[in-house]
Amino acid sequence: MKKMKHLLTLILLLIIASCNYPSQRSKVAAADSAAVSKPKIDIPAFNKDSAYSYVVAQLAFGPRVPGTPAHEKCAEYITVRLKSWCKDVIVQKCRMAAYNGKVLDGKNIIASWKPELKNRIILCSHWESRPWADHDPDPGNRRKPVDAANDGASGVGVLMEAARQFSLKEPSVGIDIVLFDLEDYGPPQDESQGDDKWWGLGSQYWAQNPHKQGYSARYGILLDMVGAPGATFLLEGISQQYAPDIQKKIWDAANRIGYSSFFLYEKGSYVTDDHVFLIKYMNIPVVDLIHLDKTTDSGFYPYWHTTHDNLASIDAATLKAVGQTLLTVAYEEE
Ligand code: AHN
Ligand code: ZN
Repeated sequence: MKKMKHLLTLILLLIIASCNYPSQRSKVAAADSAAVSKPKIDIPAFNKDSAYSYVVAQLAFGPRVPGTPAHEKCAEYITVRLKSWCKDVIVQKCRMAAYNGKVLDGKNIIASWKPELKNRIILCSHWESRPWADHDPDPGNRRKPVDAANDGASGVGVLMEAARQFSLKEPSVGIDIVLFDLEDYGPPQDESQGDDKWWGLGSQYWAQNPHKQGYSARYGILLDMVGAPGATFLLEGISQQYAPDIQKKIWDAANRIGYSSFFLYEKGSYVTDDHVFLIKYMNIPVVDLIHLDKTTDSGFYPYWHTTHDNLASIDAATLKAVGQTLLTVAYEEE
């Protein structure tokens, strides 16, 4: 009787093992072929709570409008944090005339890993707030400044967490995180003559006066409005035209690691953003990773340039999708 029981157990085990065999086998085969097409490296886990906390910290200063104490203090905050993760941090000052003749003092903040390498990539975003919520549905709000949780702080929050990850494990290629000032001082809607040159003043300066002589990079990724719940990143037109392969690399990485609901293979509009000036003056292909929405009048996310672009419109899940994708692209680069 005891022998019989053992025999039954053995048969049962064999049945289980044989059932399991094909699926294990195909898993191994799948892993093998993945290893052939992609380099085997451990990609660190992007911490979304950490990124979110950097967004909260920026917003605590109030709107970071050029010429205000909040702007000054936030530049100091970002610089101090970056210096804790990176030994090569440069603050580039610039004075730029705005559309209304006002002279603005700007600071581009640059953190570089492996600065000696020619083989490098740029990760960038703008950090300051727009002075006017000129697209607010309430006309009474249209001269108020924007908290710029999404349109400013989100990209910086993601890049600060990336910087923290780079401090723990350096990618193979050189990296420059470049945080632009004075991106969003373009004329309010009711004063606009449709001229694009008043946007991206900080990036226009850096692209024509890089922090290092003879500076170049293989490519760049610009983050703009990367924190709204359920954000949709469409294939922005200028990026598609000047950096199609980089754009595909980013979208493919995102889709491969599970973020297909955010990164859609759908053609989006053409946006005058910081990437345009890097393409134009530095001849570097740069992709704008930007939340585009065909259902809104602006073509951007619903709270764009409104007083609702505040902390309540930030979702750490979106920061994670963008941050993990960025880390994947950066660490897989060789
Ligand atoms: C223009 O509206 C011309 N460009 C949008 C670029 C932008 C503003 N990104 C964030 N804020
Ligand atoms: Zn803006």
